[in-house]
Amino acid sequence: RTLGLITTDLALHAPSQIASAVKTRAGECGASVLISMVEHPQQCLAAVQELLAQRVEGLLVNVPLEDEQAESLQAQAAPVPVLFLDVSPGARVHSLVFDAEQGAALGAQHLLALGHQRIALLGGPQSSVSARARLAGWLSTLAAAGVEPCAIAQGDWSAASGYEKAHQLLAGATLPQAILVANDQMALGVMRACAEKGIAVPGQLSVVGFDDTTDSAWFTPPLTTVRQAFREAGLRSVEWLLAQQGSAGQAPAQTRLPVTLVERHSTA
Ligand code: IPT
Repeated sequence: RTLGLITTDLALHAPSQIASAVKTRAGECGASVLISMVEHPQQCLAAVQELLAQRVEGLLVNVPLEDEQAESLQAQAAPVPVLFLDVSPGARVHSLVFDAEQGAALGAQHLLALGHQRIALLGGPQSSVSARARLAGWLSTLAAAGVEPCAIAQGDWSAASGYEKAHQLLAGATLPQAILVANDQMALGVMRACAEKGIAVPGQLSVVGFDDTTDSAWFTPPLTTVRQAFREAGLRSVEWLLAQQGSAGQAPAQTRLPVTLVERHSTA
């Protein structure tokens, strides 16, 4: 049996860990996985066609897609089942997504509980539905506590962008007390910038990431972050796809996976 995985840039830690989990679980189930990597959502249709030509019996799509893009891809692939991993939970497609609002709320509430009020936000790219949902979740959680972020910047998920944006966010006369970062790789860049500027983490600045990729416990200091269980997501997606045979036409299954806060040493 053969499954297809269409994924965004595998040089990023989160998608590569998802792909790894998918491969592992498929292997255990005796299935193989053909991987197609795309740089832009517009390339997804060609990837679907290419994988269908290779007779995959199910498709996983881990590319940030707008609702209409996902809905049209699902229609193009029919009757082959497709499961989307990076869409809004409102899209009328089969999806398995981490709860971005819950994750954002957990990070923001953690900082508020520590007594921080001057909080900066470093979001992910505007083109990512998940990045937008995390930003919206931070803003609404802070607003509910009567707190307005002291600064907002946007990176591209890379550590390099985290480093560069941190230099901007930390350039002012008054430092934020804390920063919420939309992923661990950008948080790595933020902490590097802090080290260079002599800003103590967490003494002067608390840093919260998002993902809990496998290296995040090894950052200096070990990163407090919102854990998305990538292994579990990969495993469940493979199991769902392999169970789909012949069930075309059934109602979309929208599953939201809960996330958890992992407290390490970058917040105080
Ligand atoms: C999301 C990660 O949180 C982020 O770090 C980045 O790697 C992004 O993927 C790439 O698209 S996780 C995704 C399943 C929402």
